[in-house]
Amino acid sequence: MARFASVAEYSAKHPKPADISFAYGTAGFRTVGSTLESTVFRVGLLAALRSQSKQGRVIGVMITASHNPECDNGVKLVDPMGEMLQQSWEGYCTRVANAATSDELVAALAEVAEAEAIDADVTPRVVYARDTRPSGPLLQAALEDGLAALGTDAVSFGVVTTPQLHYYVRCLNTAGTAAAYGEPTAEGYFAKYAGAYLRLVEGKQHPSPLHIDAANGVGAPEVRKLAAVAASPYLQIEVHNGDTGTPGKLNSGCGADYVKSNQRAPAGMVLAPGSRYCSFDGDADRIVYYYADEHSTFHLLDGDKISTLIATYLRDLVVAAGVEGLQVGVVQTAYANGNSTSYIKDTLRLPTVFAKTGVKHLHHEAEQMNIGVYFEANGHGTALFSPAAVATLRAATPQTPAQQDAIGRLWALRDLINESVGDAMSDMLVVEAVLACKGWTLAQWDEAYTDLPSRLLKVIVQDRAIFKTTNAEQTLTSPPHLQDTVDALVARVPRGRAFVRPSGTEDAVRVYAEAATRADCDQLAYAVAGAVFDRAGGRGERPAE
Ligand code: G16
Repeated sequence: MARFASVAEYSAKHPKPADISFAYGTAGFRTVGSTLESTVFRVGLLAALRSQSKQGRVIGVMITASHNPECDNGVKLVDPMGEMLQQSWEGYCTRVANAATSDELVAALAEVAEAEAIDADVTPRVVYARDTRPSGPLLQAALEDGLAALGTDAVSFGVVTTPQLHYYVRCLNTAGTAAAYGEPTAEGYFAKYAGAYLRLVEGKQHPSPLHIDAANGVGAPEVRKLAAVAASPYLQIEVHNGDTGTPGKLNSGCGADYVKSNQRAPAGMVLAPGSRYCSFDGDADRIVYYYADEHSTFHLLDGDKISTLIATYLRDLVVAAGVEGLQVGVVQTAYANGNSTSYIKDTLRLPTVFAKTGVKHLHHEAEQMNIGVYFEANGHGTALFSPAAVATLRAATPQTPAQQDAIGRLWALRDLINESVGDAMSDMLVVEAVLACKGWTLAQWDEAYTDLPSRLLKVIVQDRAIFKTTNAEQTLTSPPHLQDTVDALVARVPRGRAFVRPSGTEDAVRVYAEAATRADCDQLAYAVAGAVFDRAGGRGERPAE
């Protein structure tokens, strides 16, 4: 086909490794960075087709492996409203990434073009960015070849956080419409979120400095810029683990994933009782908070705690606004602590639903709600105001100054929340604003409910593809009978719960367990992990307490 005439020539520069097959997983393609050149090149081709299929609306491409080790990299596509790629296209991505020869590649592209009735005369428009990984520049060059091969009108946003790229895509596609989201520039991003934050906290007490562990990633320079734009005593920050220049430091012993998984402070940070701490991950799309009490005991405020804080504040504002027709709901995954779910249902009395792991699944569920708050326990999430909620707010006529204040705060919160995707910087400002408005310390926020002891383990196996799940990933259907073993182990433990699922971002199987006591929880987690190791060809050391 004429439209793919240049593909073979460009593709020859980026041959596919013969022995590797790639899959578009939880957050796009993700594996060892040095193996990804052909895949990223092909994602450039797919981004162009995706834009053409959307009549030339702007599509985003982000080169990042987020929380993964520095040697990994990845790439994902961002749809026109800044949301994750429509799932029906993931199969196309996997097929195109695995075409063995140039001829097969062109044939796979032609299939996509035909299946989606893509008009070749539409000029594709794509924006792209990358994080700080050493493999980023080479992969970016491959992406640029893919974009050039299909005559794409392409713009680079350089090295930015993943949520910033999502924001730019949404801004570009909504410019000049009633849904205009903001200026598609770095200045526009910082001004929007800093401005909304300052509206919410004005007149409250100035908070003490917030200590941020930036995972030695792109969040470090960006959050410093945010604080500079805010230029206010309401946003005093101290950035730790902000070294993006030394090889090997990204996400190493630090960052949101490390802190959540290990339930301990990151490297380089000694926690002073009474101070506030948070960790971003490598591309600043996740955040968790933590503090030390007067006995120097570490306490984690993870995505569940952030979700319940935001949902509570929204619920209270909805009540105070006296507006009929606004309803807050919460989306969680199986990783949500059992006590957080009970708290949302029984104390907050808010509807809650479960989705599969992956922001794309939670986002989709939250879109069905009037005001939907979604967070993964790992700190990845945001909140969405549906068009119906926005219309209700717009039509509201406050009867009292208190109602007017509550409605103003709901608008400010909506402006403060990055509705395109979970965003560590925007979420941080939301948490800081809610704490300032309530006059709470982290310990007071933590009082809402007590987490059940939980443990997250990784097991390396020969082939994680043999693990298949159902029931929002809480039940294994393969390997045969392994779920029976898990059920038997869970039944022995008071308030026990455990599940096993293959990671979509790492070459590992994840095991989650919780129970009434720390000892039972750990015993359950390691027993399940041991069963996975034994029954599925575990590699390396057998998991042991
Ligand atoms: C990505 C996804 C998250 C998911 C996480 C772990 O996070 O965006 O939704 O929870 O991977 O996924 P899995 O358990 O399948 O490996 P990030 O921050 O790495 O982009």
